[in-house]
Amino acid sequence: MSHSERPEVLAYIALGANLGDAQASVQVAVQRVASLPDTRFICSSSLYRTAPLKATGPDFINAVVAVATRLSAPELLQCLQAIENQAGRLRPYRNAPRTLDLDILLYGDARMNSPALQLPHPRMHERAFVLVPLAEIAAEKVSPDQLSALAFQAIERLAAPSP
Ligand code: A4P
Ligand code: MG
Repeated sequence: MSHSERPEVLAYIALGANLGDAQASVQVAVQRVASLPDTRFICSSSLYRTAPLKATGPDFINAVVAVATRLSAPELLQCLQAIENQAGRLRPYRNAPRTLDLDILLYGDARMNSPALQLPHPRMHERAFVLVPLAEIAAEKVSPDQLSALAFQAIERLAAPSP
């Protein structure tokens, strides 16, 4: 099936960075995600400054973006990894400080459980840096109880979404 015949799927992507100019990296990444082929930008959350969770290094900048895409989930992941690489991402060890991390949180209502791709993202409900920006743009995806369970995690809203 060609891409133009596939239905659009609503996907939510988490962005995070804590090396270099993390705010600029996330803003550039939002533009790059918005420009992916066969993909329509829907909206972006504000940027948030967040304390590292099970990770080292400076505070992170995090955000969540919604897109409607005709890419398959593995194609979308491959495109996101290309954007990470473009941002100079190195992977010296798990949870190492990073110039850019792009994770697929939700791809429609798809459920996948291979090491290369787990959907929904298996750790999203443990993380205020994911749930708070997700709730900002898709309140129905996050319950008040899920948010209040993470209230102890430091997170500060920085800037309104860029256009
Ligand atoms: N992978 C499987 N499922 C997915 C998915 N849904 N989206 C695979 C994206 N990738 C997925 O990822 C490792 C492998 O996960 C990939 O090969 C992919 O095929 P990675 O990005 O190379 O490595 P990583 O970043 O060390 O792992 P991961 O799982 O992305 O890290 P986490 O668990 O997301 O944690 N604290 C704050 N405040 N803010 C942050 O953004 N991020 C992390 C990273 C930890 N602490 C943080 C933050
Ligand atoms: Mg990742």
